[in-house]
Amino acid sequence: MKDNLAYAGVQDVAETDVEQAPLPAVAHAEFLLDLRHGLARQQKSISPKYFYDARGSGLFDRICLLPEYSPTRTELTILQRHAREMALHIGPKAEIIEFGAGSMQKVRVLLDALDHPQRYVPIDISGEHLHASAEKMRQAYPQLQVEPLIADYTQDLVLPPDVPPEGRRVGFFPGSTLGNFEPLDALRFMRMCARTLQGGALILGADLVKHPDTLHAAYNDSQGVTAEFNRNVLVRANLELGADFKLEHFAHSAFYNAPYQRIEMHLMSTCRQTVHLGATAYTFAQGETLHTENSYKFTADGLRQLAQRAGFAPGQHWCDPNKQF
Ligand code: AVI
Repeated sequence: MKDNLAYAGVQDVAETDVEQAPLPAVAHAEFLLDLRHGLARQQKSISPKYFYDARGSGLFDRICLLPEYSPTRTELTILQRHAREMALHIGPKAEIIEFGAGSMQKVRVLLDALDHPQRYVPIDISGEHLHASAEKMRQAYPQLQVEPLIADYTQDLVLPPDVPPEGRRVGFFPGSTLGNFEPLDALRFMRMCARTLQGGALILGADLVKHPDTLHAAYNDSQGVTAEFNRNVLVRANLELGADFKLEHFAHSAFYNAPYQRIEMHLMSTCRQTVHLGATAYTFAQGETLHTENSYKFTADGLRQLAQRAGFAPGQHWCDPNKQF
């Protein structure tokens, strides 16, 4: 998913302001199928991956700059503070594989600290963004082999062929995107990383369990950016699939579910209403919700256990002084 920071100062994003590339036929069919299945469930739901068209990505970039949402800032500070130490653990001539590369800002902090990194493989599902950012990386790091890979990094990966790296192969997965996976999917992803990294290492960024008020504020910001981000999935369904969601009749709802250690985001129907998708009508009772995202929060112990179950030997961990990330 997303990296940010390159977009400081993004203006308000109206529903139709952002130029959207038309969806490829396969992606369109997948969105339609997923939404149909999701609306037919008892707890209506849709995957958070559908937040991220150009408008949704712009809104997420704005979230990362909000005073209430600290994970991005905190993670960057941790990276800046400890990159040299990380580089010593990694050693010279490493190969860095970034899962969900986005704008490739955070990885620069790591690359700047590394001793002669050899190859950088940024992986992302969106090819257009990936190639533009990769070109900037080539210019900034002329000695580095930059080999972008368009792929769904939650599936098994085939890395670009090359001479085996002389140093370690190290995965980089910042942003606590792992928290948007269901626990079993997180374990599957980590196992795939262990296979792909072949005895190397993974640098994983994860948001920690913290006071519920802090978490609540982070997903209920005073400017309403998160609410817009949440509703963007309906905007997309209307624009791309011809659905007729009435945005004004869906309220943003985000709360911390403590037993599950996760923020849940929903869109709550403010009245009894019917939504059409193709020839099918779906009824929402007043107060019924469409579940749009889980954002799991972690403890250091929980992460260690997850890493061990996936086949990693847990190593060093670095935290901010307030133990937020
Ligand atoms: C991308 N991901 C880690 C963000 C999160 O915090 O779960 C997405 C997000 N949703 C609402 N605000 C930010």
